[in-house]
Amino acid sequence: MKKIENSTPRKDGYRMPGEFERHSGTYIIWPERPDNWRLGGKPAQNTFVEVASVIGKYEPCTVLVSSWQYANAREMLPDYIRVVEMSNNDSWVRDCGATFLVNNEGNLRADDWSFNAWGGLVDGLYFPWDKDDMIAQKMCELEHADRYRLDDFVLEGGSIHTDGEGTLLVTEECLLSAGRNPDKSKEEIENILKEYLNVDKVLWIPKGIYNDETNGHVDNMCNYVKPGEVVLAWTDDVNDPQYARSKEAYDYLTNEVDAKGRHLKVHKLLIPKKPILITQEESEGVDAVDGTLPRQEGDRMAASYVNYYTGNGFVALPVFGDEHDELAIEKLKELYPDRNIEPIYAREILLGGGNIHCITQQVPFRK
Ligand code: KQY
Repeated sequence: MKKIENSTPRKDGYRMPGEFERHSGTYIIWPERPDNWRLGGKPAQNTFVEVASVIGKYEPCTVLVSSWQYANAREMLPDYIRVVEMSNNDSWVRDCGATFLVNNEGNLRADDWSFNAWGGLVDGLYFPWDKDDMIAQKMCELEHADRYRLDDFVLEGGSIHTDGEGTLLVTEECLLSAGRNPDKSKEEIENILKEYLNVDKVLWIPKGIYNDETNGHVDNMCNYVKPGEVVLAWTDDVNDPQYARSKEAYDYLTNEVDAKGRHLKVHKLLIPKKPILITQEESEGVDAVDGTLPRQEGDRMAASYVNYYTGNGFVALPVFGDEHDELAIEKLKELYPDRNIEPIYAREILLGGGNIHCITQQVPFRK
C-alpha cells in the first residue's frame, strides 16, 4: 500500500470518525514482555483473551502476535478471532497502531504517527520501540489502506479523542511533554492535528490521571459519548491528588464550546473509591530491567473507568473489584442505552500501565 506524499487528510477529504461510529473491526496486540507484564504475561494473556472474546461477539477482531507466541495465542483465543503474526515491542495498539480515517465515499486511509514509547530517551517506557513504530504501516497493509506517515511528529492514539464532527480532545500534559515534540510550539502541534485529523478545534484539557505513565493520555481522563457529550474521570475527595486535576478539567470543559459552537455536557464518572496499589506479589512478578519503568510495591496505578472501548453495540468497561464498579456500570448503561455494557475485570491490564481502551484500535466502517 502507498505512503501518500505531499498531501494531508484535510486536503484529501479524510477525517477521523468518532469511536462510537460504526466499525469494520478491532485490533489488539498479544502481551508477552516480562519486564512489563507479570509472570511473562500469563495472567494478562487471560484478560486479553476475555477482551478479544467480548469484542469478537460484536465485530471482527484481529489479534496481532509475535512468532514466538503465535501458537499459544491461537490456542487460547476463540476460533472467531483472527490471529496474525506481527513482530512488536509490546501490546498497546491504541498507541502504536494506525489512526484510521474515512472520506464521504467510505474509503479508508490512515495516519501513521511516529511512535517513541511515550517519550523516547527523555522519559519513554522502554527501548527500543522500532517494531512498534512499524505496526501502523503493517495494519494498513492488512486493511488495504494508504497512509500518511509523519516522520517528524510523535503522537499516540491514546492521546486523542474526537467527536468526528470537527473537535479533538487532548491534554497539555501529554502533547506538550518534553519527550514528544519539544521543537514544536503548541500552535504548531495544533495545526498538525487539524491537518492530519481534519478537525477545526482542539480542546486542551490541562492534565490527565494522576500517576499515568503516559504523561496523562486523554483516553484515561475524558471520552466522547457522542458529539457534545463527554465523560470525565472524577473524585469528590478533595484530598485525593486526582481532585485538582479533574476539577481543572471540568472547569475548562464546561467553559468551552466545540467546533460547532456547542457547550459540552460533562458527565462525571467516579474513579475507584480505594486507590489501586501494586502488591508485593505483583511487583515481584515483573522482571526489573534497566530502561523499563519499575513496578514497585505500593505504587498507585492510574485506574479509571473512562478507559473503556466503544464498539458496535457494546462498551467494554474495565472494572477493578472496587465499590465504585457498580456505579460506573450503571452510569454507562444510562449514557449508552443502545449498547450492551460489558464489564471486564481488568487489573492485569492496569498493571501493565493502561487499560482496555489502550489495548484496542478500531477500524471505522468502510464501504
Ligand atoms: O495507557 C497506554 N495507552 C499505554 C501505557 C503503556 C504502558 C507501558 N508500560
